Amino acid sequence: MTTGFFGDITKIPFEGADSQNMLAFHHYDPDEIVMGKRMEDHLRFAVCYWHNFAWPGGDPFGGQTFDRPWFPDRISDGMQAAKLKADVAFEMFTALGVPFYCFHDADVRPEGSNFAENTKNLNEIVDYFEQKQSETGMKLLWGTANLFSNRRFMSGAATNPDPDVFAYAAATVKTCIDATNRLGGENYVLWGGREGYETLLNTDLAREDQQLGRFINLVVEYKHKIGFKGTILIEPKPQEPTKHQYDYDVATVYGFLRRHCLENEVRVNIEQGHAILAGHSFEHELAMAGALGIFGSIDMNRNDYQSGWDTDQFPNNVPEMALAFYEIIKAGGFTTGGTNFDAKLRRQSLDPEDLLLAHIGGMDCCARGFKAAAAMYEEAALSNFVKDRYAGWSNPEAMKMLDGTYSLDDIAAYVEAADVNPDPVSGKQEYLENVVNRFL
Ligand code: XLS
Ligand code: NI
Ligand code: NI
Repeated sequence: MTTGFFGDITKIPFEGADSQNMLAFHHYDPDEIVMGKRMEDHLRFAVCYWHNFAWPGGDPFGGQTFDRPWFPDRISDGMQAAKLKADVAFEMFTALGVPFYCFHDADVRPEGSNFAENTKNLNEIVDYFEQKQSETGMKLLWGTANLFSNRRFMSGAATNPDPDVFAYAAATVKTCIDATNRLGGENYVLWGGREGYETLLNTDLAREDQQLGRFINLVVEYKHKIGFKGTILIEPKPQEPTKHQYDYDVATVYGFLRRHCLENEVRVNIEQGHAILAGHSFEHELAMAGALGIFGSIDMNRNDYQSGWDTDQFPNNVPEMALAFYEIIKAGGFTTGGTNFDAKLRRQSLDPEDLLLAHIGGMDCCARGFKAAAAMYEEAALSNFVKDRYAGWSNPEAMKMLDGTYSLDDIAAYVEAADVNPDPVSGKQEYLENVVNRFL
């Protein structure tokens, strides 16, 4: 018995590039072998709960546009609504054939009147999820706590001036790690929703940094205490909702991790739209995480390049995906991480079918980009070029400059004695861009 929300659609088939059926995959075949591994195991797709099932379609100028049978205007019993929502969610996960899903506590359980009631509600839904996971084979990519929607968090969670809010947030994260652990989650995400400031006039930056550092350390200590095997991930974002978010970008988060001795414990979950808001490209953030050894997972969406906010649209730009997945492959690919669609419909896309079409398109787009990236990586034209470009560093005099043998005055003496007189070499950017285009 299904809920009937998606009519008679129960499974989206793979039909190949020539099919005109838009409720089929054209490029994503989970069983296709790329670089010796199934596509499903490379891409590790996840569907998010919040945008698909909890968001009513509002924007700053208007409220609900979607009509969903589990919304409060249709059912008043919160737990009954949460279970219907879960039924539909798992029907969608199954129809799409994605292996993973992700959720915040507030997406899945009714809001209680206090902390104890929230925990009780969450645990009741976790029981329900446990049963659904074993029926469907679905797995949890990550769990997380919503520490930004409720007004108690308006001035931050871990970085709140009020220690009671810090305590409430810490206690909430404990319940969410417990839930994630019970469901076999492969990661736990911390996106610093309101960890930032609106005005420096009321903010003690140094103190808030200390609070956030202690908070993340508490999370890591608890992870080890309960034997949670997943990876702890921080999701950088430069602004929105606060004017300035502390986890600005990958490099900023790395500095924070080093400052609080967390660099071997925490990795990053990089979102395309957040990279754009930070004035970077997605591939820049991915490459930076790879270079710093903290790459974890991705939130896959796209920002509108003309709007200065997090528009969370489904990806549809294959060349961009190719460059992104090229960096992911270079960073070693996903281990516990995956490709989570933190993306939402446009608020005019009212039909249940639109939820399926959005994900089909996003998955096909990622598959095309990934296959191009894999071919590019295997041919190694780009990486060989880079290797040759730095080849001079393997000569013994050059090595002495980096390994501590030479001091600044030794180098000056060497330059004079050997009459060092560098000859500039072409960076060949257009050639390299043309190489990339061969794969698209
Ligand atoms: C918001 C974030 C959020 C996190 C999870 O911009 O992308 O959705 O992924 O809290
Ligand atoms: Ni996200
Ligand atoms: Ni986001």
